[in-house]
Amino acid sequence: EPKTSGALVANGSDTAGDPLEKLGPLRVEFSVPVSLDQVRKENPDLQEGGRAKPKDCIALQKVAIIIPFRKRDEHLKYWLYYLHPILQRQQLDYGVYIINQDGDETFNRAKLLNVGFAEALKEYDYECFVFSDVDLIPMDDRNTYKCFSQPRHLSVSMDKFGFRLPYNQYFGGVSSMSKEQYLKINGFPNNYWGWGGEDDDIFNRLSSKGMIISRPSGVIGKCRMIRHQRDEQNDPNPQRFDRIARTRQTMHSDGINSLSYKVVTVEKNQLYTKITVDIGKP
Ligand code: UD2
Ligand code: MN
Repeated sequence: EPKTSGALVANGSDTAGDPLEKLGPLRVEFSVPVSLDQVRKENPDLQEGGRAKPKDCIALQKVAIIIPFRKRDEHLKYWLYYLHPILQRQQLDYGVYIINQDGDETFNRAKLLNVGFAEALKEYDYECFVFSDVDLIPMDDRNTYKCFSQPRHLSVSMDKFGFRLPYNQYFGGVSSMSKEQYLKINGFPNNYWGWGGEDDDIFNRLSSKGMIISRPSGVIGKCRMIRHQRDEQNDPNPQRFDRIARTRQTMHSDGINSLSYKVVTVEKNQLYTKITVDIGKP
């Protein structure tokens, strides 16, 4: 029987409600509204900036969670509500970074992720980076948001794809990479403006460097995406097919080594660090 993740659950055993106990399958739904106030109350151990680490042991890894963002506050509430308890049960030393694209130019997911990598590292000695859409919630807390010996794809069986992988090379949604893995591929492309293709470009980068994708099983990797319309200023990028075909030529000059942006504001609260950033336009 799936358990609720936000609140403590009495499960009949003597570890009922133990925050260190993983629960397995979780009930994830978006019909009941949640408030940030409630999320703050249910996660009293969070530190400024959306940080937490285990009290009684050394964390598994130091993980920065990077979320590309613009005008998705409803989704962000659910993400925080579900993920903070899960990440604490997973005994990670983690911080949550919302990378908010300033202005109304075309959205650029991959460039925002690069900014997240760079900004998080200025703050702490993170060794692992989890890149997550704001609208994706894992349905099993055994799907650990950490890094592995190969780049990890975490959102492997999504409700929107009938709980199956849409294709083998698929790397969209939620993924993780160690600092070394990320640097080996020169980070992510900066020039995919609008929807689509950037995830396939990242896959091309990995495979061109001889890496393969690690994944949890289809059962542990179940997750839900909050249903939504395509946002404004994020229409499908007509250049994506041409760009994906050229990843191996472009990846060495386009990536973390060519990243430029301007931080506009940094907001820290109990639940997250939100960095609003000017990343320019196409
Ligand atoms: C798919 C992939 C996603 C990415 C995208 C193509 C899944 C589950 N996800 O998402 O990883 O490859 O296709 O670019 O298949 N966002 C905002 N505000 C905006 C626009 C986007 O916050 O105005 C962020 C937000 O975190 C969102 C993410 O970008 O979850 C991806 O955008 P999407 O959810 O509109 O695209 P989707 O669901 O097709
Ligand atoms: Mn989405």
